Parts: sequence; structure tokens; C-alpha cells
Amino acid sequence: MNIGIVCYPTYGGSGVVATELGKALAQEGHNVHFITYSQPTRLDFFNENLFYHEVDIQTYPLFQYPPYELALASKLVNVVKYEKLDILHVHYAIPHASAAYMAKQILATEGINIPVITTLHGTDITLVGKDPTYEPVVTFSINQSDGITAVSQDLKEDTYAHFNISKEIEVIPNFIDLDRFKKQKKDHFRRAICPENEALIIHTSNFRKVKRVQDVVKIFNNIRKVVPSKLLLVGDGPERTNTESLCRELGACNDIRFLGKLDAVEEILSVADLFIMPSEKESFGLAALEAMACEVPVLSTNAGGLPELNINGVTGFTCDVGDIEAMTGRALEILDPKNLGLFKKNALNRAKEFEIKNILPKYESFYERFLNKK
Ligand code: GMT
Repeated sequence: MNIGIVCYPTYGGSGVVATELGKALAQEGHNVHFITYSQPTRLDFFNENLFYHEVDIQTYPLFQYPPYELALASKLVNVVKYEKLDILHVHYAIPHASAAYMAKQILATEGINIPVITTLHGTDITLVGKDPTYEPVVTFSINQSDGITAVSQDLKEDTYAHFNISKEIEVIPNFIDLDRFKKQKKDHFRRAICPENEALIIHTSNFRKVKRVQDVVKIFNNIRKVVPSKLLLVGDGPERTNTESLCRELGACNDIRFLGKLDAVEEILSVADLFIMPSEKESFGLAALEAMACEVPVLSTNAGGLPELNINGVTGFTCDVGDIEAMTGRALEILDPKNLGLFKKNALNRAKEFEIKNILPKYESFYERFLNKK
């Protein structure tokens, strides 16, 4: 197949999933064309089946906001026509689904029928999409997609609850590359971070409000009073400064390290004992899956799709959003040496269910359904 993929190319779960999906499809022999405003971060090598088309955004003094959606739609028309694409797969509804709709209409005037698949990732529905600023366009463009997928059952239900969607939404969960995300021997890291063999706790995110990073610090501050431990915070974003202030207020700075945006996060995950994800909303929780693949149990909230990934009492625990006391108790239960080994083993076994080779065929057969209708 000749497949076009549209996504956000920077750091962020939806862009990572889209890029990894494209790479895996290319390995299966499909031609994959990425159409985005800059080179996706994980697309930094040569593969004969992978192509990249940059969307040019023209500025003009009249434009306070350059119309990216129009530039994207025009680029899609060109790429579909000249690269003879069979299908367009857009990740994150805003503005990709409506740009794809516009391109589809333009191509139809030339007798070209391009099926459009939209994958909903989370905030395009739960935070941004349902805001009245965007809702009518989001509803319309989701309904106009030929196929719709969501990364969890919860996100599917949320979409039906908040938008007037007339089509079937297929749940295809996110996936993991176990060749990259696996426990590696990095004992020297562990010795450097935890010289007294303290427990090692980790959180990775984009430090947006929805991630509740300050809850991580509060839970950790309780844990370290019972079990000697260290906390690594990976990532960066708007809540970083407030989180640093909280660490200072709690007098916990010596036990907490901010590592910033790390590419090789699997190396640090390899030496961790517990991953904390206290998100207010989380459609899937890709970062938690990455931790589980490296044999790290997860303490998360029960928000969104998290309980579909993190099995309460098996791969870790799920608690109510903001319940710091409950989360502290559960963290101590996981870290108890008589439990930790089993939680680690269960986390890995659960991650294996999401291995890319199990999920890729689901996308391929989903595409086929719409190609056959062409
Ligand atoms: O979590 C974010 O802020 C980034 C966001 C995105 O769109 O890149 O992540 C969403 O998509 C990921 C990939 O499908 C999911 O694993 C995340 O759970 C989801 N984030 C939220 O729902 C908050």
C-alpha cells in the first residue's frame, strides 16, 4: 500500500505512535509518506520505503495566524495525486481530520477517491476538541472520516459521550517496540543515582497541568519518609517551575533530579523500581507502557484508559485522581521487597500484549476494509 501519515512531528504521544506505526508499516514493505510541518523526531534515518513531505507555511503581513490547515490540505492534495497514495491516516483530529476532509473533497473533483482514517489520541477529544471553539468542526470532520480509530475503549466512549458521532469507532490500542524498550544492564546508572541502593522512582511527561507532576512530588515525599528513595523527573513543560518550587518547599531537592527531555528514556527506565503517572486525564498512557516494557510497575490514577493498561493489583495499582494518601500506600506496597519482583514480572508480561507485532495487523486490516470499498 501507499500510505500517507499526518501527525504532530514533535515530542508527544500521538506523534510518537504515528511515527512508529509508519516505520513498522515500511518494514512490512508498504510505502509510507509522512506529511507534517517538520521532520518527525523519531524519523532520523534512511529507509527506502519511507518518505517525508514538509508542509510549507507561507507568512504574509495580513496573517496574524498563518493558515496551517490550508497549507496542509493543499500539500495532501499534491502528495495523494503525485505519489498515488491509496489511503491517508491522520493522527490527532485537530486540525488534521478537517484538512484531510478538505483535501478529499478537492481530489474528488478530479475523480480521485482517497479514504481517510482518523485516529483519536486523547486531548483532541477530552481537552481541546470538546471546547466550543473547535467542537462543530471536530464533530463534522470525525463524521466525514471513512474510518475512525481510538487508542482505548475509554476514549471511544468519551468521544460518543461528547460528540454527535454517527460512525463506528474501532479501538486499536497503542503499541510498543520491545526491541528498544527492554530492561538493559545499566547498573552503573543505578549506582550513580542510588549510591545507598535506595528505591528508584521515575516519572516522565510533558509537564502539562493534566499530568499533575506535583502529585508525583507529594507522593514521593511521603514515600521517602518510609523507604529511602530517589525520584527522577524526565521531560519538561509548563509546570516545571512550579514543580521545582514544591521540591524546595518540601526540602526534598537532594532526593529529586530533573533530567529534562531525554531521548534514551529506556536506559533510565531499566534501573527504576516504580513509575508514577497521576494524570487527571489519560486516554492510554504510552509512557506507562514504555515503563512496563522495561519491567517497571506502574502507580497511576484510574482516569481515562489507564485501567485498560495498568491492571489494578497486578501490574501496579490505580487510584482516584489526587488521592495522595492512597497512592502513597499503594506505592509502598509495590516497593515492599516481598511484592516488587512479582509486580515487575507482571508489568513486563502485560507490556508484551501490546507488542507492535500484535497491533500492526489490526491497522493493516482496518486499512484494507476501506481500500476494498474504493
Ligand atoms: O499526553 C499528552 O499530553 C500528549 C498527547 C498527544 O496527543 O501527543 O498524548 C495522548 O496520546 C497518547 C498517544 O496515543 C496517549 O498515550 C496519551 O495518553 C494521550 N494523552 C492524554 O490523553 C492526556
